[in-house]
Amino acid sequence: MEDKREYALVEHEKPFRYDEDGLHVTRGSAWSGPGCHLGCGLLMYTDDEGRLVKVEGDPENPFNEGRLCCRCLALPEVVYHEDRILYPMKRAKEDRGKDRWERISWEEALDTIATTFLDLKEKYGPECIAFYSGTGRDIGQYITRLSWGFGSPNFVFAMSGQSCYSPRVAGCFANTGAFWLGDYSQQFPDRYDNPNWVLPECIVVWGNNPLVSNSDGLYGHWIVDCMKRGSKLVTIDPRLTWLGAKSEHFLQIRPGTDAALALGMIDYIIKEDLYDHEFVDLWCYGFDELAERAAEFPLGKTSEITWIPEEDIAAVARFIAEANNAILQWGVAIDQTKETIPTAQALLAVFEITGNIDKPGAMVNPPSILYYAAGWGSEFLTEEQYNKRIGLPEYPLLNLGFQECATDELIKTLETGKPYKLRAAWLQTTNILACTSPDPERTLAAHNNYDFIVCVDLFMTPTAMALADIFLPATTFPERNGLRIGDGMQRGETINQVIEPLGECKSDMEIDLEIGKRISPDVWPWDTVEDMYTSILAETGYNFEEMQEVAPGFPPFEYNMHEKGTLREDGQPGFQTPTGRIELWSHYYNHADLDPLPYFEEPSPGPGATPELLDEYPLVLTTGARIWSMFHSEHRQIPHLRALHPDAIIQVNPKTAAKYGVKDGDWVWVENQRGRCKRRVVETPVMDERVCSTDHAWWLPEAPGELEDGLYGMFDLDIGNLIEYKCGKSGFGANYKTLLCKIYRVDEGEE
Ligand SMILES: Nc1nc2c(c(=O)[nH]1)N[C@H]1C(S)=C(S)[C@@H](COP(=O)(O)OP(=O)(O)OC[C@H]3O[C@@H](n4cnc5c(=O)[nH]c(N)nc54)[C@H](O)[C@@H]3O)O[C@H]1N2
Ligand SMILES: Nc1nc2c(c(=O)[nH]1)N[C@H]1C(S)=C(S)[C@@H](COP(=O)(O)OP(=O)(O)OC[C@H]3O[C@@H](n4cnc5c(=O)[nH]c(N)nc54)[C@H](O)[C@@H]3O)O[C@H]1N2
Ligand code: SF4
Ligand SMILES: [Mo]
Repeated sequence: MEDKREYALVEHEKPFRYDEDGLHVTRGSAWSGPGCHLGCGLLMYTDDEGRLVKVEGDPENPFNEGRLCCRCLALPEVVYHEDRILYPMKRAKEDRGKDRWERISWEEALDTIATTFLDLKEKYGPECIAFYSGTGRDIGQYITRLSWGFGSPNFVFAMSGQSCYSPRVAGCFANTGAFWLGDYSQQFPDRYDNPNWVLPECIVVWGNNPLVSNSDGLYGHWIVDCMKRGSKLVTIDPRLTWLGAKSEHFLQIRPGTDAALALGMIDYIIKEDLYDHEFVDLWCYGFDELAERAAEFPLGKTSEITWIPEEDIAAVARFIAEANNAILQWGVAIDQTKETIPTAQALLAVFEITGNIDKPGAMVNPPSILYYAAGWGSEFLTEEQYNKRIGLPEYPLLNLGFQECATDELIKTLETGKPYKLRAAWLQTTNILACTSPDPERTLAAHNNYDFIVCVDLFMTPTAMALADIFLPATTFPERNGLRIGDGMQRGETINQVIEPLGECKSDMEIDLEIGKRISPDVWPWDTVEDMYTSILAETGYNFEEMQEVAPGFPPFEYNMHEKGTLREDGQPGFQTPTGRIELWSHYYNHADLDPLPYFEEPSPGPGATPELLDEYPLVLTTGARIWSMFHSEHRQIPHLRALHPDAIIQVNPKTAAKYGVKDGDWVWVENQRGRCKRRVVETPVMDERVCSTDHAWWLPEAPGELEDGLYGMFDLDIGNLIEYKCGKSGFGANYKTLLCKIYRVDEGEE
């Protein structure tokens, strides 16, 4: 057990619960539901009636220093929303898609689920039950434990190519044996004043919009904090974002061509002799092979592919290489391109050959993010069961990342019953039809092949309405205790209950503990969720109640781990790879029958791969750019948040709008060779004339919900209508952010 004193703490003036101006205040961390990844420090205010009345940022928390975004400010509206589902419900399988729910007790719900799962396990083996999670949250680890502890290797994140974060994580691990994050001093309680921290000279925001998305453990405003202290920015995005406008260089890239841009930069850096010779000689393997590959991307060709002027590519390559320390602030756009693995490899290589790994103000290794965030319960899976993971033989890289099964193979398995029939599904924190999945019709038909489906959610969703046989109502975070562990830089934070659960809602963790005790009791030995949290916290030396008081706690952190021998299991200097070096030429990929070097493949369909489609579908389309007020498919029913973004939109350059005879505010169909969906035009000069960008995960809680009535308007609005199941060669990545389309006015009356 580690010594408690190794955890650096913040000094709090007050205990974590205190009274102020007639209200009760509780300090703690935010998490879902409603969804968010970040766990900002909060002060939650309750009145004598036990109601949550307001939420403010906690100025003592070094993470967000008192700042909050609109979704947390609107928390009371979410918690008390009249559409919250407050009781467990069941429905006959024949009634899927119909609003024919019957209220049941928790006993009946949990017993039915446990009996069904145990019965199926006995008849067909535990692998016939799949356990689905949406994006991370602090719930994912309980779902993996449910799945793996029960013996099912089929933990699912239902995006084609698992195209969120997992590819970047897998890519980092494959070639460096570790994960790398930008160093904004977030690992220190004294933040920017910490004497060991160094200001990043250059921050490259690449396929990420941190001020809006606050993703992957990064609070976007840290970038502004660094800018104020002197950091210079590069932004690489098809849209001119706020940070793009404040950047030293803005590269308006054609969607899906990031690998070519990185290879072009590598070539320039090597030819101009700007790389870090010492770092490359000592710590990198395969430099000559990389140089040879990159030589296929001279500036002229790279410029043609990416639509970025040659001189800008050269200037940015030089800027990164000449900076003393530079951060790759990459985002989900890197995952949401079909050949994501070589793309991630190429981007990382820019920062590897310039010596920006494992040093202050550059890319650093967070202490152990993955076990609880993405590996909890894996020890219960026998080798025999592990090997039954869907997609594993085809895609050995699934060993890395978040250990999901391959979604594209899962769909085929549901359709064909091969290699075995899937019979039941547990869906917790995910809205597969409206949000994660491409091709909603195919997704719906395939999922209807499950005999039994459970959904755990806060609200009725298109997915639950179409598919669930049992609905379990979860609490929002002020109604429960919890732990914030994982994602980004690890730190000990607690989510602290401030109000009683509404109706009969239970926390996700309580639900998982109760169902876990019924289906695999040895895996769930705890009497209460707090006991479970204490056991998770064991290595910190604090129990849950102590952590509530002292949080946030910061685990020990090191720079230059590769020199000290703390990155490798054998304690030798270097990286945890076969050669002990960063593998620019990858043994891992080579063993997995993949190209060991980074490469670029034209997005298809796309202007490069299918020019013949351009007559019909002349515009490049990227999807899913984050918006302030909504988290994926959530928040559509929350009045103050919906008011900020009432409709599904498509951003179009004014000249493009004029060319296609549409104008700001018009409803249009966005259509490609696969299907179409409705969007409202927003004319904006931030778009290139050849590219449009649209939001995702739209449905209308106010519209008729039954399947035959359009499933809350989802079928008309789902951008998934235009996207197909098609992952990259590694099993990771899919074209969510690179499509072709045309736009045309929706006829009057059809709006
Ligand atoms: N076209 C396109 N599609 C995309 C993307 C894109 O960029 N473009 N982005 C994708 C990405 S990166 C991701 S990660 C996925 C996200 O996909 P999801 O995680 O599925 O998305 P959400 O809509 O946030 O959440 C799904 C459901 O979880 C419920 N929920 C929220 N909090 C809780 C909670 O605490 N407990 C329970 N039980 N339920 C809760 C919500 O009410 C919602 O119905 O979507 C992806 N979809
Ligand atoms: N408010 C809010 N915050 C969120 C979420 C949310 O739904 N709402 N979702 C959360 C989740 S699960 C995730 S994964 C993160 C994602 O957070 P981000 O990584 O910031 O994701 P996006 O906003 O989808 O895309 C980032 C930027 O990439 C640009 N882009 C699009 N296509 C390309 C391309 O081909 N190349 C390059 N270089 N750039 C491209 C977009 O224009 C956008 O500005 O956000 C998290 N935070
Ligand atoms: S990023 Fe925004 S919604 Fe998420 S926890 Fe922080 S303030 Fe809340
Ligand atoms: Mo995501």
